[in-house]
Amino acid sequence: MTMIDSSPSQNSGAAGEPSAVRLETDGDLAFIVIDNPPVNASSVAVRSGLLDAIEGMSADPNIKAGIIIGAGSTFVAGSDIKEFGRALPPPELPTVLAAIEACPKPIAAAIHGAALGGGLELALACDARIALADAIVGLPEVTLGMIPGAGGTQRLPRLTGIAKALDLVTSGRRIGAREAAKLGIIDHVVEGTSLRDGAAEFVRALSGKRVVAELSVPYEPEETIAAAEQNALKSGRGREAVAEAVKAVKNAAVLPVREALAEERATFQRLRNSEEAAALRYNFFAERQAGKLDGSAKARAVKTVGVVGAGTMGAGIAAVCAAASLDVILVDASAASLEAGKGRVTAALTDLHRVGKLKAASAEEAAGHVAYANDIAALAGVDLIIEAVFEDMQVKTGVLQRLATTVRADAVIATNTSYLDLDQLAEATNRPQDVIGLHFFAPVHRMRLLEVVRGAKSDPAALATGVWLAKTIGKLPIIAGVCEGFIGNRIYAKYRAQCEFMLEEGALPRELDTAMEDLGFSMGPFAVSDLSGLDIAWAMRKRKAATRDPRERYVGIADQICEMGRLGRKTGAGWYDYSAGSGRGAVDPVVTELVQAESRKQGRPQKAFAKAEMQGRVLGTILNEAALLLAEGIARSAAEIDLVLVNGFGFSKFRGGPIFQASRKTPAEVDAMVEAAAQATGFGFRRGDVASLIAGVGN
Ligand code: T1G
Repeated sequence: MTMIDSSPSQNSGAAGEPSAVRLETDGDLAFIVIDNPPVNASSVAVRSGLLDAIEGMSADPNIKAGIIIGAGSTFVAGSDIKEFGRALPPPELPTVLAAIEACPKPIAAAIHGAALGGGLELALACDARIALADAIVGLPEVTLGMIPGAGGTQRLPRLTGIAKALDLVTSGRRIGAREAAKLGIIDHVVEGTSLRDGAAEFVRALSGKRVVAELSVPYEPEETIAAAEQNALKSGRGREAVAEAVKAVKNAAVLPVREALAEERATFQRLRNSEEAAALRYNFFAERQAGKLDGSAKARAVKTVGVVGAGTMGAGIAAVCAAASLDVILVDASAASLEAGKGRVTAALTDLHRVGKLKAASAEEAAGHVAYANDIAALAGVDLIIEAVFEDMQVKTGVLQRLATTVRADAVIATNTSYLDLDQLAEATNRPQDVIGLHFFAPVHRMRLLEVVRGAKSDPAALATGVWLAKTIGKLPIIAGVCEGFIGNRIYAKYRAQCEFMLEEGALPRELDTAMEDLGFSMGPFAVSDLSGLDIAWAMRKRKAATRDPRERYVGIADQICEMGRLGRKTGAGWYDYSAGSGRGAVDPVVTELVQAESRKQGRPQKAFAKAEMQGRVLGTILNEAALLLAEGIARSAAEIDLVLVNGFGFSKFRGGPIFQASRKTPAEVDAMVEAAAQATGFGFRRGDVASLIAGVGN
C-alpha cells in the first residue's frame, strides 16, 4: 500500500484549507480516503481533495480503478451543512461528480456508517456501490427544507424507478444496505471480510464504467407513479421542499438528464436560502448540542429502571423504557391503579409498534421488559428510579424519602415533578447528590422533549445518567436549572397569561388561537387548555391565590369557566363547546358573553386586535421570559429554549422557534414587542436582556 497525500494543488479550495482526502494505491487500485472528522461531511476541503485524487489516479498508468472510502466511523454524512448559510465555495459537489463520471477508469464507493445526502449523491455518481451490511443510505435533504442538489433526484430513480425514488427523496427516510441492495442502489453487500477487501475484490471484477446518469429510467405503470406522488404530497402536508422534490424526481422521466440536473441544482440553491431551511439548520445544530455536558462526568450504568406511580405519566415512562429494551419495574401501591397502568403500558407499546418506534419485534415482546409490583421494596436493586406520583409536595416527599432508604447507594433518583421545588424534594431524601429531575411531557410515548433538571446538589454523574436515559429512550434532553415550571412551563404560563390579558381588552379565544397558530404553534393556548384539561392549572391558581401579590394583573375568566364545570374536552366544554363531536371545538356564545362581561367589569379599554399585535405581545412575552431564564442560568442557550418550545409545546420546527423568528426581525421591532408585553403586564414585569438572547441566533 502506497500513500500519496493529495496535498493542495490548483484544485484545492480555500487557500490553506487542509486537504481532507488522501490517495492510497494498492497495486492497480487507488483508495481515495475521505478523512474529515467527525462525519466526513463533504466540505470544500473534501471536494477539492476529491478532485485532486481523481486527477491523480486518472494520470497514474498503474491504476486501473478507484475506490472512494471514508476514514473513521462513516462514509460521508452529507454536504457540510455549516456551509449552507452562505455562498458555497468552489468547487461545488456537481463538479466533483462530473469528474468521477468523466474519469475513464471505474470508480466505486465503499460505504460504511452513513451515506446521506451529498454522501449518497457522491456514491450514486460512482460506477458501483459496495456497502457493509449495517450501513445506512438516504437523501434527507427535505428534512432540512431543501431537495438533493447534486443529482440525487436524477441518478436515484435510474436505479430504483420513479415511485421508490419519490418515497425516499420526499420522506428523507434512511434505509439499510440490504434494503438498498434490493432496490438496486447498492451493488454488493460485504459479508465476512473487511470493507476494503470486499470492495477491492468487487471492483477488480468490474468490466468497466457504468455511469448511472446515462442509464434510462426503468419503466413503471403511470398509476404506480401517480400513487407514489399522491402519498408523497399527502405526507408532505403542503411543504414546498416536498412539492419541489416530487417535481424534480418526475423530471427524470421527461427531461434530458443534464437539463434535469441543472433544474435540480437551481431549486436546491433557492431552497437552501429559504427561511425554512435556515430554521431547520438552526434546529439541527441545536439538537446536536442538546444534552452535551461540560466536564468528564460519566453516566452511571443503567440496566434496570424503577418507576413509581402507574398513572398516565408513570405508565408512559415505563413503556418508553421498555420500548428501548430496558428492564422496568412499575410500582403502585394501589392494585387497581397498577392494573390500569398495565393497560396504559400495553396501549403505549402498541402505538409505538404501529409507528415503528419499538426496538423489540412486537409490543408483546417489549411488554416483557416490564414487571409490576405493589411495593417500593421491589426497587432495592434497580439502577435508576423515576418517581411519577401525584403532583403534591407532601406525597412526593414521602415517596422520595422511602426510595432514598430503599434503593442502592449508587442509584440515581429522578422525579417527574412539573412545578414543585426539586431542591426541597432532594434535601428531604438526605442524598440530594443522587437526585435529578426528569420532566416528561404528555403523552410520554409521543412527546420527544425531556427536561433533565440539575438540582443545586445533583452530582454531575447523576445528571449524565439522566441525559443517557433520555437519548436511550429516543428523547431530546434539555438541561434545565431549578425554578417553578423549569423552562417550558414557565414560558408557557407567561404566554398564556398574556393571551388572557388580551381577552380582557377585546380579543376572543378563537381570534387568539388563530393568531398563535399562524405564528407557529400547532394549537392555540385555549384549545391546548381544553385538550389537557383546565382543572390542573385551576388547582395551581387556587394554591397560589393566598400568596399572589394583589398588585399583579390577574384575569379571572378561566376561573369562572372552571366554576361552571367546563374543564375542557373531557367535560364536553371548556373555552370551546365540544358537544358536536371531537373535532375543533365550536365557539360558544356562553364563553363569548362571559369574556365580554368580565372585560366590561374590569373597565379595560376594549379594542379590535390585529393579528400582528396579538403575535407581537406574545413574542415579546416569550422573548423576555427566555432572556430571564438565560440570565438566571436555568436555560443554557436561546437555541435550547427554542427546542423546548418546538418539541414540547408544539411550535413549528419549520419556523425554528419563537426566538429564531424574532432574530429575523429588527431590534426596533423586538423592542416594541417587549415594550407592549411590559405595558400590558404592568406590575411584576421583570425586563430581561432580550438583545443578548437574540444575538447570534440563526446566523
Ligand atoms: N454537515 C456538517 N456537520 C455535520 C453533518 C453535516 N452534514 N452531519 C453531522 N454533523 C456534525 C454534527 O453537527 C456533530 O457535530 C457531529 O457531526 C456528529 O453528529 C447537496 C444538500 C451522520 C447520522 O442530513 O444525520 O447533503 O456537535 O451528533 O448521532 O444534496 O449526524 O460534534 O460539533 O449527529 O453519530 C444531508 C445529517 C445534508 C445528515 C451521525 N445530510 N447528519 O449521527 O452524530 S444536506 C444529513 C446526521 C446535503 C446535498 C445536500 C447524523 C449522522 P458536533 P451527530 P451521530
